[in-house]
Amino acid sequence: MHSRNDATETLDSDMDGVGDNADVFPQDATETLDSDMDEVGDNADAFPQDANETLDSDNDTVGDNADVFPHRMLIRDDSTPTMDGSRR
Ligand SMILES: [Ca+2]
Ligand SMILES: [Ca+2]
Ligand SMILES: [Ca+2]
Repeated sequence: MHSRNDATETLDSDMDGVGDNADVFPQDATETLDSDMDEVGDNADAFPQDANETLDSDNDTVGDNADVFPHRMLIRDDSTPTMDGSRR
């Protein structure tokens, strides 16, 4: 990960310690990799291995694009009884 002694690197435009040649985001010090090549850096990408997903707004591990309710936690069963089990 250290580029100090890397002869193939001469510049580090964003000074994040990753040389421009190895840095997918040479102008963004917070990003150096984009594993799934969707142009969202791994650090900002909630799904760094899934090019179809970059966000999970409700943190239920289902990406916004595949999530029917991207702003609500996964709803497993709408017919779940209430706490006391009563129904009318
Ligand atoms: Ca860099
Ligand atoms: Ca990505
Ligand atoms: Ca989600």
